Amino acid sequence: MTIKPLILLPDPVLRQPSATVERVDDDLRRLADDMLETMYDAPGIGLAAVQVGIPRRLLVIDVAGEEEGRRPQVFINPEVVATSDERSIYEEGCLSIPDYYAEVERPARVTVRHLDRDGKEQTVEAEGLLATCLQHEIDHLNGVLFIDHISKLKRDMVVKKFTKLARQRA
Ligand code: GNR
Ligand code: NI
Repeated sequence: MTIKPLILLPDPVLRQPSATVERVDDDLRRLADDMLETMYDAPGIGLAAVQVGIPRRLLVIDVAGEEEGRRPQVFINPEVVATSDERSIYEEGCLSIPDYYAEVERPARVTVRHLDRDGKEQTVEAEGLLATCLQHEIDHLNGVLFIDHISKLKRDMVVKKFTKLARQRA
């Protein structure tokens, strides 16, 4: 397994819509395992393939607490098929926007249809942190970042700061 470098704001790859996964094979499972290792190393609770520069519709999540051990979940071609009217607010962060956090309001519960790592169709009903994380990751597959859900003033400030940081790294 390999830890892959994370793609950071304002890399245009993050704005690219990810392509549907056509085949769930060993190569894809290897990529999912690399993404999990990268996520645990960061550390984070979710990661979309586009965040390691691979714009395909694949994401990994582990929202287990410290004492629960690892509960890795792989979602391939996920689709939100239902959302609750009730909404909830979480302070979100993103591994592609390090050390920036902001409150985001989203549906409190979502139903997601996807393929698991065996290519089998699954449906999960999520609430709490898992619901928020799934929506955050599925946004990534559509080129959407959590800063798109905050005010334009705050978003412009964050993009400006990360654009400057990228220039310094170059
Ligand atoms: O590690 C992460 N934490 C997090 C916290 C609140 C809402 C969403 C997230 S996802 C984030 C990892 C990440 O950037 N996934 O795309
Ligand atoms: Ni993110």
